Amino acid sequence: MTHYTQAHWGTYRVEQGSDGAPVLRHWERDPDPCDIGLHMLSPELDRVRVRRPSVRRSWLERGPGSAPELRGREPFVEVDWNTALDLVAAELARVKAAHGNEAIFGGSYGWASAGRFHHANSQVHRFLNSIGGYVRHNDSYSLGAGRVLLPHVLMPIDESWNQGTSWDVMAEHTKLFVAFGGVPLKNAQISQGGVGQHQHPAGLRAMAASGVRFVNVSPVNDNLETGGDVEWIPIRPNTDTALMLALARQWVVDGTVDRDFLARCCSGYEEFEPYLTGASDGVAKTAAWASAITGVPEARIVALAREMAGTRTMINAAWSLQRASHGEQPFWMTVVLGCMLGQVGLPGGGFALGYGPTNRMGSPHTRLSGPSLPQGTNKVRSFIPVARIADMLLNPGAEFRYNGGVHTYPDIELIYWAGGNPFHHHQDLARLARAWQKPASIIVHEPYWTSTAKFADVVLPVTTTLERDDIGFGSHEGVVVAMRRVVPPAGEARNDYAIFSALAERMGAREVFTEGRDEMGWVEHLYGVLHKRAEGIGIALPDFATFWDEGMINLEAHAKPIVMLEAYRRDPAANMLNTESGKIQIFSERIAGFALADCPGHPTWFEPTEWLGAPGEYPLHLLSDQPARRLHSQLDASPHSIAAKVAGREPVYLNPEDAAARGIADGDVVEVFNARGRCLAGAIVSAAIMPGVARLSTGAWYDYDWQTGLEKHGNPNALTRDAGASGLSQGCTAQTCLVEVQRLDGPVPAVSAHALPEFASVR
Ligand SMILES: Nc1nc2c(c(=O)[nH]1)N[C@H]1C(S)=C(S)[C@@H](COP(=O)(O)OP(=O)(O)OC[C@H]3O[C@@H](n4cnc5c(=O)[nH]c(N)nc54)[C@H](O)[C@@H]3O)O[C@H]1N2
Ligand SMILES: Nc1nc2c(c(=O)[nH]1)N[C@H]1C(S)=C(S)[C@@H](COP(=O)(O)OP(=O)(O)OC[C@H]3O[C@@H](n4cnc5c(=O)[nH]c(N)nc54)[C@H](O)[C@@H]3O)O[C@H]1N2
Ligand SMILES: [Mo]
Repeated sequence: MTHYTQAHWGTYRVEQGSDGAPVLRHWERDPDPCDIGLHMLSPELDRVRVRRPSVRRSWLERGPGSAPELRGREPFVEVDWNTALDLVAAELARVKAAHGNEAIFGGSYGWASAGRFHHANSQVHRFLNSIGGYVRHNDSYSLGAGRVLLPHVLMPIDESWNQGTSWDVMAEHTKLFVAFGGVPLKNAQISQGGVGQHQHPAGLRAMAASGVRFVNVSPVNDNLETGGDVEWIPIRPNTDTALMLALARQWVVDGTVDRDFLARCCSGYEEFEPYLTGASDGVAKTAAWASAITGVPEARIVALAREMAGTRTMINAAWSLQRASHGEQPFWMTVVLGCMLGQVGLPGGGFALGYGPTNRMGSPHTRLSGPSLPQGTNKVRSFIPVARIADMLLNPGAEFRYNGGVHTYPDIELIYWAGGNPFHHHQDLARLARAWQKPASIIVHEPYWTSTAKFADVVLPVTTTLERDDIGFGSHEGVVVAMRRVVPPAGEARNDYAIFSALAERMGAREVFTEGRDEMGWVEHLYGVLHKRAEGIGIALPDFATFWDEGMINLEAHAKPIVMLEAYRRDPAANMLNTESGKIQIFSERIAGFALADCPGHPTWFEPTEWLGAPGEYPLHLLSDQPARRLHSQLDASPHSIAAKVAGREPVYLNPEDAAARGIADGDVVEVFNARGRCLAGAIVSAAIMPGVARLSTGAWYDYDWQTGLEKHGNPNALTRDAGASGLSQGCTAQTCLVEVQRLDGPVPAVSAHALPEFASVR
């Protein structure tokens, strides 16, 4: 019986090392395995574990709400589990009684770990529902704008990935692949819930080998590797919508719009065309107009439009495009481009919202989705769009717009977080730190001493996936893994489930929370759900004992090639979409009816709030993309992540022109700054970045110096803007951010991101 385990970044084989200790190896069937997971057992990670329940000193000594301004800089007192659980249960009971469950924020956004049962966010939500509910969040940081927009105009976004045309189909039929934001292989290393075989590298190579031409419209050119030629069209960040509009208008002028497809499968094109031609607003969306906005030469835009109209073209948009001010627009416009060319539903043609961001898109996998822990019922109605957390904390009672409605921010007394790292993921972290002082109590479950753990009042140490039993199954990923425990828990770490069971017990909700099952009982139960689901689509899975013993089920044989929207194209009436018109909406009455100045009824160009068209004091556009050597902030202390740091900090990439103008050389420590904040980073000078753009990936643990106000480790969220994409979605707009960069001369402060907090005893 071979032993496997699974993570968001891959499936791994567990072996015995020469010293008898377990080691993780690549899974032999993964053609392009990911190295991130090889380091999960490294001593460098073990060193930053939370080992015992820890309570911030003032909170412990003087009670909830004491000295909230000291969060993030006060020593912790370690306590035993019974003390910690009693304190947390008492505080939950106090808040419930005095303020109601509407005062508990349990949104708890984050990626947590793979494993269907021990998924931390599902655990915390189920627990909080068992004691009366919590303020939840909607959507994700990944796809704030896209997730709200897409159901209005096409379909829920997850469904669009499930339908993503498979690599083999594109290798055979696609002639031209136009990528907005590349197809970064660094990102395709991962899929939420677990990766089976990594499909993107081979998929792209096969397309290149069969002669597909690749055009990459992107501010950087190291995000599309096919093994063959790729044409790079540099574009100013956040201006893709203008380029797309000009391509569309060129097709109108050239007479290459597929009017038959638009009439059969779309609604509202008649309301949109006058915007392209300028009949409705006096501005024709010409190539010259777009060139002035995007920096792409006029002739290149015209030629690209003609090439796209003349051949089988797949148009792909990275998710980063919509993580920006007015982020709905480039996504909507990507859909519209595909429709105007009329190739949607044809093999290898149309549009895609996301080859690149995860491994899932284009994988010809079995359409079987994984079981998850039931959440129970949430009696609290209040919610926030996920990225509006600081707004909520700072403005209780204020109104906000969201998806056609007007809602009110609740007044939060207690925050409960398990499975996420807001002091990594949120924008403008200095603002979040101010907002964080508002609640009386902040309770965090964490395996590691992350910045969020350090900013908590109570930190409860939890296990990693390698320290517990679970089922690994990324939806549609084609492999089910018996994630048997590999090592014992570090320190006194417990499973999230064990902690919540003990709290539920103290709060009289044990039976509701556990339903009488222990952990293995749940693992087996969830396997039963998967078993039944598979049976429903004609796949016979082995019984639990066989699965657990054999370690893995491979579903590869059940995979089928996919062509997105093929059936819909063939017969739109029989395969109606769940939109207002049942068709793809180029104009949406419903969105128009929301009467939002920043998101009207059809795709529209808006100047971003910060962009290179109006640089001012901060002349560089900062891209904070996803990191190549970790998942967000996870495993930042591992040797794999550390090896890519420059002078111990996250690298910031600068174009040679911009570096020379500032006297910056490779390896220099630089300060990246704007009116919101300052951080240090290590410079890499690279022609892969267009002039005027800087790139600082996310995930370096936030390392704020309280004396100087400097973030020392290179966390871009010291600089980013905390504002919603529009009144429609309120999505995260991290990619809309201008900065300046200067060389740091003089003493360089030491990085303390991976240092443990200070521990003390009660005074
Ligand atoms: N500037 C900028 N900011 C961004 C983005 C960007 O593009 N630019 N991208 C955004 C996006 S798309 C996302 S998805 C977010 C990601 O933000 P997050 O999902 O919050 O980031 P992670 O680092 O994955 O945080 C997961 C945390 O869960 C912990 N964890 C792991 N397993 C367990 C477990 O079993 N139990 C418990 N209790 N905890 C566990 C990990 O140690 C880690 O601290 O960041 C967003 N932030
Ligand atoms: N290794 C690794 N992979 C990951 C993650 C990770 O943390 N680590 N995170 C995962 C998560 S949660 C998510 S949501 C996805 C995110 O997936 P994306 O949002 O697609 O990823 P990014 O890396 O932010 O951006 C993709 C590319 O778009 C480019 N880009 C940025 N702004 C613009 C623009 O305005 N126009 C154009 N044309 N291009 C632009 C960036 O330079 C980058 O090369 O990635 C997932 N994959
Ligand atoms: Mo994400």
